[in-house]
Amino acid sequence: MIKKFLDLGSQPLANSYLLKKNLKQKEQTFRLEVGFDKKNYLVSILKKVPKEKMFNKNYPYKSSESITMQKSFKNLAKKIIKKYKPKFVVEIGSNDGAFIKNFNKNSVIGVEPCKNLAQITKKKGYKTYSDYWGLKLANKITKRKKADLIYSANTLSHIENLAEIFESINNALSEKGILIIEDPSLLKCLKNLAYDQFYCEHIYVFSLIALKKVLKEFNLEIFDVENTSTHGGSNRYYIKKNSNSAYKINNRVNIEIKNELKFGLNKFSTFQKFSKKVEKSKIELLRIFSSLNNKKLKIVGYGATAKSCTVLNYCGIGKKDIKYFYDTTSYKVNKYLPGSNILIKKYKKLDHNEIDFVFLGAWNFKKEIFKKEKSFIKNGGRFITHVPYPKII
Ligand code: JHZ
Repeated sequence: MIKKFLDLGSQPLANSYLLKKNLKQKEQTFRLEVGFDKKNYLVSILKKVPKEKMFNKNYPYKSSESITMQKSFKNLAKKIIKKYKPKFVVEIGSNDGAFIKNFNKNSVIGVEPCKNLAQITKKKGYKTYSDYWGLKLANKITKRKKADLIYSANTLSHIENLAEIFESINNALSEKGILIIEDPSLLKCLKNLAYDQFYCEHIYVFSLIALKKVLKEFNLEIFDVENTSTHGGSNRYYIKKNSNSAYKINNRVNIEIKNELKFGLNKFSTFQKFSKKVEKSKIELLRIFSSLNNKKLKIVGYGATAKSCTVLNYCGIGKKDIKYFYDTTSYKVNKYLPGSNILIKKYKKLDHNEIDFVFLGAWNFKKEIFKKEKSFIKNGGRFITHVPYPKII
């Protein structure tokens, strides 16, 4: 049974940026509540939004927009090619091709339901299926030849039916094949108080102990895990079929399990404590905004992320607090954030003569952003963040 531990209120769909002409229309909202399943330790949002409403031809997020992500995919592809020498790779959720572009066109197939993104890789000559991953598509793609390697980053946590995902992956994978998945880590999310990892698209935030239980039902097991810094702290899981004895379970798996159990990811009380801390975080963030607003200081946002949507709408931060957001994604520019309706402007280097404070929507790219905005910081410009707790930096 799934028990609710967190209520982030009424929320719009995170990636539904609005055109000016649509601002007067009522936005679609849903109740963002998060629960814990005692049986398999899975943490999931309770109300699921139909996938077609989120992943369609207007999907705004492009992996290639960030240098950090480009580097991460390039390094991983290099490592995979050297270590596993795969002849046939399938990527589930290939987005705009940031990962598959590191492979030979004949050896990789992308699956991407968002047509605008699939179009990008198709145009570059990469075979891409513009469809949702599932049993039918998996059988179609691997009818003649099974995949040596299936990769999926920040996608499986977005698909409700885990049973269908893992059954189809098991069907599509060769006997010695490997599945590598990468998603935000629940341990990191809780430790960082990053409650904005929860929004409509993030149906699950996985822990290793939960994934292990789910995978067992499909004769799959995790043989290695890497903690990565992407998206605020993720885990990259290396998974094989139970029958494949070519890989021994790396001690990193046992260490991660120990850490997760020590933190209490198997106990409901841990999540209740997290929820209390989230409430306090909201109060503190609002206190910071109100003290800066009282001094009439100009605050803008940086990175109109899906995560920002959760924070802004949960805390009730709006146009009165943040004048506008800067974002590098052309699709988001001149549109408005869902719910808070704050305008998104085309990114311009921060100027301390124009702006006093910057709310870090893309806190997960803090390093990359601080490097870019060195002169703003040097001249006294300051950032506001809510992770791991609300503060000015
Ligand atoms: P970023 C999306 O979440 C949605 P978001 C999705 N559900 C998911 O899981 C993750 O991605 C992977 C901008 N930016 O990556 C670009 C700048 O403007 O944190 C992006 O709009 N300047 C699939 O939206 C946003 O910030 C910069 O210098 O929470 C970053 O979005 C940088 C580095 C980014 O994901």
